[in-house]
Amino acid sequence: MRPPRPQAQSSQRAAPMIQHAIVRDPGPDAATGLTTQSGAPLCFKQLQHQHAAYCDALAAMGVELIRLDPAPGFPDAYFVEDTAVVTPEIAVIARSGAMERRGEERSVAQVLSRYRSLAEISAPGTLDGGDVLIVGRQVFIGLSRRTNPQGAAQLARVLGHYDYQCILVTVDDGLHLKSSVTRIGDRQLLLVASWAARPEFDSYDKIMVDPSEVHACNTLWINDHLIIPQGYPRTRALLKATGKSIVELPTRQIHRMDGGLTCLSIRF
Ligand code: CIR
Repeated sequence: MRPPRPQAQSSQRAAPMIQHAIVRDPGPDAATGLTTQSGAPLCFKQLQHQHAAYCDALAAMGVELIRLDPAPGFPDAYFVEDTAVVTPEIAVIARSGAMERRGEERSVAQVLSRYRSLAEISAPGTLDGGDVLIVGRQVFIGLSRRTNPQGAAQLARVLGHYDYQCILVTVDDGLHLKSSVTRIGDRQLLLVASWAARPEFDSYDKIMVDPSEVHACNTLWINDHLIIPQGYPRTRALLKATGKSIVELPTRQIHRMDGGLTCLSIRF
């Protein structure tokens, strides 16, 4: 039997409580995943620990985890966020801009079909979930190395049916949109300093991360907690001052593979 569909939220309301998160354990081939980072090789054991700490943190926040098995042949598949965009009304299955990652979405779609009607991005469109930031009825879609104008237009068309307004944002630095901006409150955004004057975000309250802590921009606001990466004291102090409940997690190995906190789960 299908679980009941949550009601759509108006832009005035607080973000809905997150009930479920799809996560996937990293597979033993994780070190062969895509990355732009260099230096020490990935430590798989530590990656497993960091991923497990993340899952534990979500569970402690009352989120029910839907765990997928590692996907052999898809070393980046634990970055599940990139494979779908989920709203209370629909799940849009992505088509990655990275050829190597196409196919990861199949098992995610299977799970999501139990909770939502599905739509999908089709060729020539490409889209990674990391390029999509939803703030109430406003959806920012990053045009990046992974998400092309056709993919963005397809997503905007689908979400337009449900009264979402989509805005395109050029991602000129970093892998995805959410490498440079994340949501930290109802109308609060955390941005990299170089995006401070971006007009797309003018109507929001903004906090800028120090240029020496760019990786700290990828935080996860979930069920009234803010999960932040460990080791960024300036960002931590700024966020602490907002009075939010802060949970710090180690992300060094996740970052080694160009990932962050949002990309490890699909939340709904
Ligand atoms: C990739 O390059 O696709 C992965 N190694 C990292 C994906 C991170 N995803 C995300 O930030 N949403």
